[in-house]
Amino acid sequence: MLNRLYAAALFAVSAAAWHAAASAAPALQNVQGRSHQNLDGRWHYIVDPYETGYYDYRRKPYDQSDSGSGGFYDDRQPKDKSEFVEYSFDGSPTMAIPGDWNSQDAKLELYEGTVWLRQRFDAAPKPGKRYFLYFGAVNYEAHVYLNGKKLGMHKGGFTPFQFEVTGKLNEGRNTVIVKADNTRHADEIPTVSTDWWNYGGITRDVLLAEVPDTYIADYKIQLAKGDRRRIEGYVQLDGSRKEQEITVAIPEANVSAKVRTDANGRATVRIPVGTLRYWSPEDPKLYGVTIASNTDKVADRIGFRTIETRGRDILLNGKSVFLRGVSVHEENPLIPGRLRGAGDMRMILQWAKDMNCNYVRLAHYPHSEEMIRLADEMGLMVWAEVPVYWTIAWENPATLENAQRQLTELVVRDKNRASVTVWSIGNETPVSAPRNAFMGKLADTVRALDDTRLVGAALEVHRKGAEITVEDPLADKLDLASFNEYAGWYWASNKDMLNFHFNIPYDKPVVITEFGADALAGYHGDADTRWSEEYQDQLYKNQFTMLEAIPGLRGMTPWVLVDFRSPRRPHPYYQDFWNRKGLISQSGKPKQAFHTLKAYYDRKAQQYK
Ligand code: GCB
Repeated sequence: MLNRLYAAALFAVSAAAWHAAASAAPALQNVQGRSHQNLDGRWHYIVDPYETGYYDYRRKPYDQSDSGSGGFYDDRQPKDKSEFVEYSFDGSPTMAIPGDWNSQDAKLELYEGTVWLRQRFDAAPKPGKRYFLYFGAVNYEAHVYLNGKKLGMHKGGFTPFQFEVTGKLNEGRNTVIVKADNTRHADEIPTVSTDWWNYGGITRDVLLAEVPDTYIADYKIQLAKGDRRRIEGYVQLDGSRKEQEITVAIPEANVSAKVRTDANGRATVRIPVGTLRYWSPEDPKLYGVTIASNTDKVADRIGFRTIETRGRDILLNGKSVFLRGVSVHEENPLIPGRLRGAGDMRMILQWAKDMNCNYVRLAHYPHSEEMIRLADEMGLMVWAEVPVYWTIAWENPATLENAQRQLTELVVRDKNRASVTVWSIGNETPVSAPRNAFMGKLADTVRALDDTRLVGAALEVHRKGAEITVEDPLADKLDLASFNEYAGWYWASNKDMLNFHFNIPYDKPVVITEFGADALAGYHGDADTRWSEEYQDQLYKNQFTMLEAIPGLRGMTPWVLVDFRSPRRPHPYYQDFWNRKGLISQSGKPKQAFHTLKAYYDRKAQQYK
């Protein structure tokens, strides 16, 4: 019954929201595990700051105007020497996809606007198969065309989407063209003001997936909430043969169960299991899982664990755990730009492990599916977040719908990953009635989609004299008392921060989602010298003293693992458009505080053994 409710909620959220996105559909579960052709590589691109390739000179979109063709999606080639065509993909430069454009062309470093990208590929569509053009992420608004025809549009820079192209592929050569636009707008998610680089473009894989006529569109195979003896979830078929027998098998655990999908192609999965090797950071065990219908079969690697709170405790597989975390942006500081592949991702996660972390906060937007799969494999719990950041257009229903859709796309994608232990619905959103209503709806949405994980948000603190407290009506809807506090940096300093103390009025685990200080690597002074490594180091030590006095302290994700680029950080000497709160420098070198945090985490690991 419950499962039906969740399914209904998913459908309610999705139907409305996906309609708004004009035909981009929720992505196939585990697309990399399906038969597919990879369309990554060098794509030709045309920079189009005035959107000349989209609008005619009366500012009417070409696809609605009488001015004839002119849209760059036509990819027109002059037929003879007299024909007038004012653009050419063939003569334009290329960039690597996946990859943001800012880091690939000096002209585009600070660019915000439209870039058109073209890729050609050969296809050999087979009868009885269905095809999907899948994008791991395009920042921010993507208009997608296949062979000159529009497939649709998607908004949101960090979640996957796809278009069905069955019957639309040419035998032989095909052309895909994407208009990507990373312009910031006040009523979008995120909004105009963020503290990270607005990397534009096709930043994750582009695939052409092939599935049978009736295929396994989605599945959830996880332990039931708080029950280590039962696997619970569902399988969803799509296609003409909706009613089928499905086998869910985990050979290594001697599990093989049959379920039947109903007229909507849906089957509830409920399988009793014996003792498993439960996934944990110390033993990140993943089991081979297969889901097979008469027409389709998909294999995955899934970890099984429970995560719950009891009073002020966080229980992983029933055992009290301390979240030894760090916050992370999806950026490679060494060749500044979005992470470009598994090598980059492994480097970042390994840096966290080098500090003895068992947890990462993947801020402030969904990182790639590959990153979450690596966290599964490397044994790092994950706080996964949507870019509902700072001041959003709380009263705009379209903004709420957009946030709900991005949150839904995240949960749909990552719900089978054991590493994901917390869904975060936002960061530092200021309390007000419209914001409380907006955020409250996000909390309800995420719980309806998945009840097996904790729900959090990075809240703000208030100071009353020497007392630091959290007063936020949203806290009632969250599992954690989780908040950012910049004692010693944005307010108070190393000298006086120990005069403050925390009073957290919730009987919930306290998880500090951010604290930190900027330090320019290699810049030395005493513990009172701002921007020095010594200042940052002392601030961490002071934080530990303050935080250890909180009775329910169960974890933290200091800000931040590595220095990262931000247009908000203009100081010419200390910042140079980098946020310097990294524990590791822009060149990959640990700062003093890295070792201090590691020593603290070594102690915590002993304490929670
Ligand atoms: C914050 C934000 C984070 C910023 C950080 C800072 O509170 O959540 O995105 O980068 O502070 O460095 O100011």
